[in-house]
Amino acid sequence: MSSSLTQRMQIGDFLLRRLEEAGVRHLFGVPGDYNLALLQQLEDTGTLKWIGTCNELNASYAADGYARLNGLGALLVTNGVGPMSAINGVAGSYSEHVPVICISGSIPLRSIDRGLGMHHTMADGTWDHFLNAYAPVTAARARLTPRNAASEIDRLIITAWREKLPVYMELPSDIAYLEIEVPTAPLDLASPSSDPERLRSCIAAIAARMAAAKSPAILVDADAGRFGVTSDLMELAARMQAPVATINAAKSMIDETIPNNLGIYAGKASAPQVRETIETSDCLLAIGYRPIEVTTGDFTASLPAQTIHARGYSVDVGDDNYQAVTLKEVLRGVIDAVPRVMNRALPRAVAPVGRTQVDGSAKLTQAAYWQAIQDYLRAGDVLYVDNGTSFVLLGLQLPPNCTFVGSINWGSIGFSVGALLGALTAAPERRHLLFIGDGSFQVAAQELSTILRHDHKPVIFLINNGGYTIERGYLGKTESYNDVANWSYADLPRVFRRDTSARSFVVKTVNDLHKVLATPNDTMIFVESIMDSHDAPAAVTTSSNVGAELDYGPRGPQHRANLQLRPAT
Ligand SMILES: Cc1ncc(C[n+]2csc(CCOP(=O)(O)OP(=O)(O)O)c2C)c(N)n1
Ligand SMILES: [Mg+2]
Repeated sequence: MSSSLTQRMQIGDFLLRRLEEAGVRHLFGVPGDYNLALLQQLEDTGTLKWIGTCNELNASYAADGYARLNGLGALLVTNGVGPMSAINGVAGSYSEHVPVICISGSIPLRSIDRGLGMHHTMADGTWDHFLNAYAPVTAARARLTPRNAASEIDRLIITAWREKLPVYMELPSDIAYLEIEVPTAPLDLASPSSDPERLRSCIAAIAARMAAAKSPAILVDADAGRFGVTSDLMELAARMQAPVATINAAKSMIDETIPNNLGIYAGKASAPQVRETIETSDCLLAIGYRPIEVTTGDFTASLPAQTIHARGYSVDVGDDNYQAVTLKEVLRGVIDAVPRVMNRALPRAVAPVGRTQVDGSAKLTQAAYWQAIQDYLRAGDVLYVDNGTSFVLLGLQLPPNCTFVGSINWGSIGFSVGALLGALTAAPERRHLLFIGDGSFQVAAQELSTILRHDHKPVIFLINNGGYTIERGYLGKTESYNDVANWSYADLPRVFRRDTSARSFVVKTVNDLHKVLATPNDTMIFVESIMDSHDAPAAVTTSSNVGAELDYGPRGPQHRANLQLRPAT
């Protein structure tokens, strides 16, 4: 059998080959003595393209953004200092269900065998700290040895791919170039197929309930995208004439222009007809639902008791739990099994937010800003939102085929800048729009230089409002701890690349903004919009105010006079 054929290969070369076979074409990270041997193999073999980042945190964000558009991403860091810098981003990938392979070029096996103290360690004669640190943020981890490398490399890559979760591997610096026996056949990433009886029964149970239902509906969380079933869900919705709502974290996964699209469901934070349709459905199919306070209108979401919960590899229908089924096969089966419905009335679409007349020469406000941005969006855009008032983007209506890249569950500020680099690398031909506040930008700003270095052409919309406005809605309305330094943001493209062709703008009025939005996308556009530190959309301030109640409790400091930014009345 050809699959049992083996060949001899250097461990590092084999790792790079497996990554390439898994569809990874770029590797993000920062060099260090312990990973240089692998980097040289990358150079010599020309397998992957190296994208050096300014720091490992940004590399982890980039690998995540890359994986969102490419299916799988990877980063390479150096022992101790690298993985510990990257761990926040990798934890975010875990939280958001994004498969990322974090490779640490690690101390040589020789120093472990001989008990030699090494730099980038605790200098305490222990070797497992970083493997252990990664235990809560990865689905699998291993230190490679010449004995286990062939099997562990495959196990880790396949685990990341199947589970849609990060993995961590240490490649000791003295074995990357050693030869081992490896399989000749390419890596097989195909999902395991379902158990036939479980699949049949599961499909029959779902189809029977859906066919009998009067008001079936579908609720989509991010796993729908991660497991590649968004088009199946739209097909099922069309066939059943059933409405589909999405959780914030699944923004853009359902085409928002189809008649079945209901909009965002988040308990009382959703439009009344969305809430009613989901909460009173007599057959709700929820995909990968993982509620947290910010996706449930502070826990006011309430799904019907009989909701069918489908996940990547298991389904709950009533009292039954089905294991060994894949989401894709379940949905394909259900689509084939349910009768086509011709004349069910769909709930009224949520009316777009009313437009207000704006005075073009007046100082730019959040309200006018987002109204202009709504008109700027076009089909196929990739959209990034960082934490802050930029969350308003979640409420805009997206044209078809847009991809939203966010981190709703983990929400580490600065994520979107690294993710932008990663996703630009994966899909440079698409238009990428980043929406970010000054505070979030300051965390990861250096990576703008890498974006410029590789001639990418995103549009960066930065709100300069003097600090952490979203936090002022929790506490510290005017406190200096919510202020940040007032950078000359629009000058940064030139700082980061002397010969840049980027077009930079500082926008103070609506008219300024409209002029900028008419600029062609043939080079990077950087738009710094100056806004008041207390100008925040009501949805954001309300959510922060409620968050403060949850965070600090009824006797918390948020009740003191004028300590909290509240919605304008
Ligand atoms: C790594 C990390 N540190 C701290 C926070 C807390 N945090 C959430 S939003 C935010 C402020 C965002 O400010 P900015 O980006 O300027 O957005 P604005 O609300 O002002 O538009 C902070 C500090 C976080 N989410 N992640
Ligand atoms: Mg700000």
